[in-house]
Amino acid sequence: MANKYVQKFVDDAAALCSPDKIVWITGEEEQLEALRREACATGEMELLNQEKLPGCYLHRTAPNDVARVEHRTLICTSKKEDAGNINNWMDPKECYKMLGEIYKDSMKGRTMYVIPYSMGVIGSKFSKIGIELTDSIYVVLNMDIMTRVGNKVLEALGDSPDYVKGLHGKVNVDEEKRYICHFPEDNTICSVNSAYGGNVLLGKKCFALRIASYQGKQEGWMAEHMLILGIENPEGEVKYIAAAFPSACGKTNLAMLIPPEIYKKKGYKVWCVGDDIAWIRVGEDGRLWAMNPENGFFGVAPGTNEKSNPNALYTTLKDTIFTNVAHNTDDNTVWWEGLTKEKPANMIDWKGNPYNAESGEKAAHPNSRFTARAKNCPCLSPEFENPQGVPLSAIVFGGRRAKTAPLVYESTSWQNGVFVGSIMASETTAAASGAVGVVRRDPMAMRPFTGYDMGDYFAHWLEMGKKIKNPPKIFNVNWFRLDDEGHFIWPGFGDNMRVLLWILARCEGKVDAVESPIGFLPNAEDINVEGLDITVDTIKELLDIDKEVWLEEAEGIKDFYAQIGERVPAELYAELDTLIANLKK
Ligand code: GTP
Ligand code: SPV
Ligand code: MN
Repeated sequence: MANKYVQKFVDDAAALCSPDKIVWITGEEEQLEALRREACATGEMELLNQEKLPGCYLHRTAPNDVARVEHRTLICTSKKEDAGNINNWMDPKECYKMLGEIYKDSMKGRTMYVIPYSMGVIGSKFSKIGIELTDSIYVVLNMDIMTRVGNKVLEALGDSPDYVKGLHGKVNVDEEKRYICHFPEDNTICSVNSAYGGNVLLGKKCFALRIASYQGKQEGWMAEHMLILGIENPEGEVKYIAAAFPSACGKTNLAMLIPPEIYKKKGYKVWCVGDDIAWIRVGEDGRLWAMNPENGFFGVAPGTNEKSNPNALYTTLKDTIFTNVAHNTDDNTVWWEGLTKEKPANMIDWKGNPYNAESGEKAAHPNSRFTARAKNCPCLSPEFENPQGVPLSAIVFGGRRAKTAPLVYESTSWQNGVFVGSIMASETTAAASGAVGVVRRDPMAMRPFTGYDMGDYFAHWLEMGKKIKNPPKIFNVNWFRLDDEGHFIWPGFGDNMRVLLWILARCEGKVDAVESPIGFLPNAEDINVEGLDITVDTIKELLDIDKEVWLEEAEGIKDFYAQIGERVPAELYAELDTLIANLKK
């Protein structure tokens, strides 16, 4: 007999949505395999070449449903002020009423699946449990990859009411009635009229960031949009870094980095703990500890290749669900822009039509993705299953900036580091619907994912700083500076290791830096360019700070803070004043 709170949640949802059948996901392979077969029989998924891609499937979403929808994502707190000005808000009562009408009988003729899942190792005191109800087999199979699912989770929950409710209904995949709603005060998530990634895999952005950030604020920890990686030096010591970049700005790539030849030879290794989300606490030793609540990767496919990210590519060679990539019909495999130089001759594009190479259109959607199991990743950290997580030496913020932000700089204190995170800006990507390439403020890469007021979120960061005896140093990076012809100046990818090593050297007090108006910059000579076809002069160019441009930037920050509203902490305004004064010196 199930937990009575879960049972009531399921009964109430069933009464509302009227599914023909209710199926509890047990986590057993037999049940999952039957669901895979069913999805193939109905055309929801296609089985790919089982010699080349064993256990791999292709799925296409509706063309109107290919990314997160931030303008239809709501934070429903009883007081509007608590959701803040950056989030879209709706009164919870009104929202439940609106959703009730949409859900009504929406699962007639369908099955409702009950997915018990754990974010984090099942049963650990740092993990949290969710129950997602959904009428999509695709969601069940993705949740099985991205989280830990099944009966063991219900056993760990016992008779406790402490879990996050999630109700997902595809309904008619109607764009005009698509809503991703969060009720942080009720630990509840409701998602309707979508069947895409971050909108429907409710353990990910909805729970592990929006609801969890709210919980973290109450309980004294942090839920962040960060990758976690370990760098092992030739002596076998591993140091850990967490990094927050906005969606499609390089987290998966950095998390699975392969060191350049010169470092590989010396014995350096990089270990992936997580590629998207970090839950961070203060440990008993006074350091910050980060764990990855996920169990898989929902990664951007385009641009992933043998050279840019071989580890990701290898991870997707089995047990993977590909979404909205192109179908190579010659050998029943998959393709996306950037996988190989040559395009396969015969493809079906992401919309399901024969691909015409002359059309100038993309064969794979720019936000097409792979859902792959963490355990298949060749560089998965041995600490991946450690419920405590790993201790952080550094926190890194970064965005996609053609100009302005230098390759790397270091903040001067925790408070200044929080300021650096709060002023992050990045060019928008295909990960969310809307225009691409527009610079927007995205503090800590959390603009779309903070479940409460952004000013309060900054205050929480400052508050956490007071509790950490040995805080990690905070840095900012930018891999995306462009030259006048629009080419990336910095080689990026594996070579980002060169910047990470400078960061770690700073953490260990092994290298000097130069003071600048925005913080500490490297001496150009301290970024190792051995084996690259760029010179120290290029590094100098990448580290250049244009004071005029930064003064304009400061104006933009002022406007953004004003938009967030009165809860922006005074400490951050003081940091802004210092920045402006430094720039005018
Ligand atoms: P989400 O899953 O949306 O949170 O994205 P992410 O932050 O994990 O981004 P990801 O690593 O998937 O990279 C997104 C895009 O940026 C891909 O097309 C990459 O090829 C590209 N990219 C990643 N790292 C670099 C880099 O160092 N330099 C350049 N120029 N491009 C990069
Ligand atoms: C992101 O957009 O940051 C992602 C993909 O990681 S999604 O799961 O759609 O949020
Ligand atoms: Mn992400």
